[in-house]
Amino acid sequence: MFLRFLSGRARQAEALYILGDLFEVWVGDDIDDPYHNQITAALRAASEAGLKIFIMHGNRDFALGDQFAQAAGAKLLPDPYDLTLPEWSFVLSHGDALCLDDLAYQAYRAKVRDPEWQRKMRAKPRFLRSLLGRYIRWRSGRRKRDDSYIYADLQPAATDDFLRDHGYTTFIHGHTHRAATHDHIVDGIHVERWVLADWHEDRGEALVWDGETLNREAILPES
Ligand SMILES: [Mn+2]
Repeated sequence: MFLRFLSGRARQAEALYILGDLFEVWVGDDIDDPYHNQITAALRAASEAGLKIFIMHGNRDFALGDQFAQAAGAKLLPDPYDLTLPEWSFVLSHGDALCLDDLAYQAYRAKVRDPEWQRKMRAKPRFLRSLLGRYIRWRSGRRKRDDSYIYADLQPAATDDFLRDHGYTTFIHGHTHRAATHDHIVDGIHVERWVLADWHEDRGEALVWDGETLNREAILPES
């Protein structure tokens, strides 16, 4: 469905912003994985057809590097990223940094974002990282079938601070698996927060900016 999206609907756009966790797991740009290669090649084809592609790291694919970006014809974005368009400005983020009430998750996040930890991980032999990647994907698939897993939501006070720091611009993020549009009043100013939907086998979603409004567009298997 994502490949069809890249070769079809996405190409009507000027630019495509992918806000993290495009991949379930990423254990290094040097791992030769046919499943990942197919996606990288499709990104590249869209990029060569003129689509500007920007990719942010998520908590699962935080190890995406320059070699991947080059192969995909994409540019890696910092998180958060202030996007200023002629008509409006936005702040884009994966969203996990503001889920501060999940202490176990924040401890994990601090660990995997640590440059020293990342260096040690990259130094591990390729076969080991490849196995680790397959294990994480398997475990994640198993957890998804178990619907009892609840993702933490953004902490309200930290979110208000974030919106203040980013000039009360429209905030777009994902990660929480709670697609919704929220109205925040921060210092008396109305700020919108758009939470992206996650993608499943039978339905995906893209948020489309047409120069005036944001619209959620369903991406379906046969569309
Ligand atoms: Mn995530």
